[in-house]
Amino acid sequence: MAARFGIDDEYIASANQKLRSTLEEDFEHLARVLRRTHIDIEALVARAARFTVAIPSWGVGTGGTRFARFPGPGEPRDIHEKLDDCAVIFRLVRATPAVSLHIPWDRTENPAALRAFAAERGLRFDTMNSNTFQDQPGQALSYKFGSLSHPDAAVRRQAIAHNVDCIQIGRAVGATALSVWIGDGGNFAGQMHIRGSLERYLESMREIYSALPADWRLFVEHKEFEPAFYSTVVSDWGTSYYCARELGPQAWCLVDLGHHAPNANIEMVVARLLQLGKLGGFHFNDSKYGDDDLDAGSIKPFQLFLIFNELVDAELEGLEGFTTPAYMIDQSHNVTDPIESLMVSAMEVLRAYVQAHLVDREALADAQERCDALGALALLKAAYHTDVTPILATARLAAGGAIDPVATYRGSAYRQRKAEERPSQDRVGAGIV
Ligand code: RM4
Ligand code: MN
Ligand code: MN
Repeated sequence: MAARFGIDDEYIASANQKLRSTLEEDFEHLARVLRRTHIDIEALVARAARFTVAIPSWGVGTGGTRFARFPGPGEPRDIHEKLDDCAVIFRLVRATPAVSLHIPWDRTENPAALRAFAAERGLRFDTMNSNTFQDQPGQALSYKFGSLSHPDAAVRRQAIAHNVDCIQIGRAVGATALSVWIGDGGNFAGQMHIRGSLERYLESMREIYSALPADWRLFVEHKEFEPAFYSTVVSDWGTSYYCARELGPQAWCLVDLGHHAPNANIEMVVARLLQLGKLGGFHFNDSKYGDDDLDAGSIKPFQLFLIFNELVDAELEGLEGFTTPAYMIDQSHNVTDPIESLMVSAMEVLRAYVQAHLVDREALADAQERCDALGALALLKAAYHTDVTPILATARLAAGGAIDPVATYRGSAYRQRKAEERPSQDRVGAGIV
């Protein structure tokens, strides 16, 4: 294999050198501001350093819409090249040590070798994603009319077998969770028996559940509509909760921020699932109209903050059964360099997490007690308006990352080098529906 260009530590250190003194000044200033409200900035740096969010393997390829896809230069052409790109993201932002695979897009004959390839880059594998929303070449039966909920038991069996296969691959690469999102649903009233299809789905999921290793988790990912436009089998958080509860303690609900009705109060969904003890995972992205898969925090950063406000509230309170959910980014980068989008998105997610720790929770509880609506909002806004950039940058720097990941990435000419190394292809094995 020809040597592949990568970003090395020396280059990152030299890029950091120019920004170091400004960062120190900004950090000192913020430390003083936070001290006024008795917040220890070093504790926040430590929290930021521990936070991780997984990168979806498919996110490093250029996405598209059902109208067109406009490939960018130097796109990764296989899972190895995707991992090279994920390694760049990890080197620069540090908060993204895990990659989530999508099968069959990332199918490999030798999962153990893939695991080693990732480990050489400091990466590990997070949640596995199955795919029964598309037909694959040579597949015996079609998913055109559904998969795990299909009326034909043979189709269901095929979809179950695929999920079990994902668990096997996942075991070999060191993953410990499987996320199941299905496109099953109907485009016409009457097309699908609404109760019957959910029963069939659950029956199929029971089989998948029974194939889980003891230390694995199974995530149920709901989505309101698309590709089905009239009725969707696992359409909302209530259905997801019901299914996770029916399946058992290893089953959890996964919240993809783009999978709700427009204007849904997602922070409330999050709070409900926390309260019910079934919130297991997240797919971060942002949206304006539907499952737009835009960059996290790009449209509704306050919503992202409010979601983390619920998570951090549960964490700090020590809510019974609370475990940190599996955080992942799930986006389609149609007009940006995917590496840049993923780095910025990871930092926005981390920003919201750190900001949520700035909320004066005692004062908030007091305001709520006194029914002081405006006072309560002001407390949230005070946290949200605090620029925690120096905290994030300091955590990155201490871990060997870049103070300014995007500028450092651009200065490295990584993409230009990849454009030379990776002559373009008609289609890469990544895509988003
Ligand atoms: C779906 C869903 C899944 C993702 C696919 C690509 O809408 O968000 O999580 O794997 O898109
Ligand atoms: Mn998703
Ligand atoms: Mn989606």
